[in-house]
Amino acid sequence: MSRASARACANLAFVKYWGKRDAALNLPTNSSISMTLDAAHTTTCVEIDPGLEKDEVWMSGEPAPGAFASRVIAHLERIRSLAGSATPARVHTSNNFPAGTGFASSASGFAALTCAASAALGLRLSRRDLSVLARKGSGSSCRSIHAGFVEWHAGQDDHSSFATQLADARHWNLVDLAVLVTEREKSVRSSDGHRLAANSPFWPSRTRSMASRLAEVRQALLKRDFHRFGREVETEALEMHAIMQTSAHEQRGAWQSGIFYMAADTLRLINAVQRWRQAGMEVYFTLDAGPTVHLLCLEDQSGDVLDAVQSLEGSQDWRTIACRPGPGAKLLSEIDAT
Ligand code: 2P0
Repeated sequence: MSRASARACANLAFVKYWGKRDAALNLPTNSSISMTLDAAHTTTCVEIDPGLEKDEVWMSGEPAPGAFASRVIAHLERIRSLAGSATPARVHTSNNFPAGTGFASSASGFAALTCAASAALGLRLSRRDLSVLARKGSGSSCRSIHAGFVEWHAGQDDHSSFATQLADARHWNLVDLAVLVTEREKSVRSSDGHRLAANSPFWPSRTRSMASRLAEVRQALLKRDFHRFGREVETEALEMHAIMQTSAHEQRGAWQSGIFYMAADTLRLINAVQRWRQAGMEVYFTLDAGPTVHLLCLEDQSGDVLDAVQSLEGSQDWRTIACRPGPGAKLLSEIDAT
């Protein structure tokens, strides 16, 4: 039996991956930029065990739900075929944050699984190869392979679509105060949302503007120009939600004008950010495919921003997780050695 364990962090996109050019390979319509989040991670152990009759997937010590287990097994199959193996595996995975709240558990999960399974199967892969492979499990996971600030290059095909590091974790003391305003599961899965994006009447204009958005965010990030960065990132989040909210579709037999990932408290917090900025606080927000509001500020403002959040009515029901630029995916043996 061979075994390997790995840990990978979630990541927060500043320029979003929303819409695929190729759904089977997870080739995105556009490139994206993210920060790897130190406080939200998945730990995964893969045991290659000839004594098993079939693959087993465990999540936090319980048998994993069927849909998730099937995705994990499909990804194991990809990695086994690279290694020329057919031996079943046992996968144990756990997150240190709640899943399904717009905090990207598939990103950390598939990055950790890719590292652990490839090591358990004796593959020695470069970061680039790991990123290509992780992408096929879940698109955004290709960014979680790297530490700090990361760009996923959309590429042309399977081999050219992968992430690279833009700047390491010490480059900028940016803080993401992730405010989980509700922990309810989202109603439309990201994979369905990606497919529906092109239904929005605003989709053609978004695809035309992505190259300049990407260049603007990349440059502001590399120059540590917080105001330019914040304005562009906040605009980007609302533009993605405008696409989501206008992606008309049928759901359980009923017509829907679009997908609403925001909750009432998401909007309340957005309104508060606008007030706080008028009062001189340097804070911006971004959102993912969920109700969580990610408040972005620099380290020296983070105490004030947290106090402001905690002063809002009802905030005692929210959970706030402070995230800073985090490490790339690593085998636990590498973590133990540092
Ligand atoms: C992102 N999201 O760039 C965007 C922003 C959500 C909103 O990547 O189908 O779970 O597994 O490739 O990576 C969520 O999509 O989709 C996502 P799959 P994924 O972080």
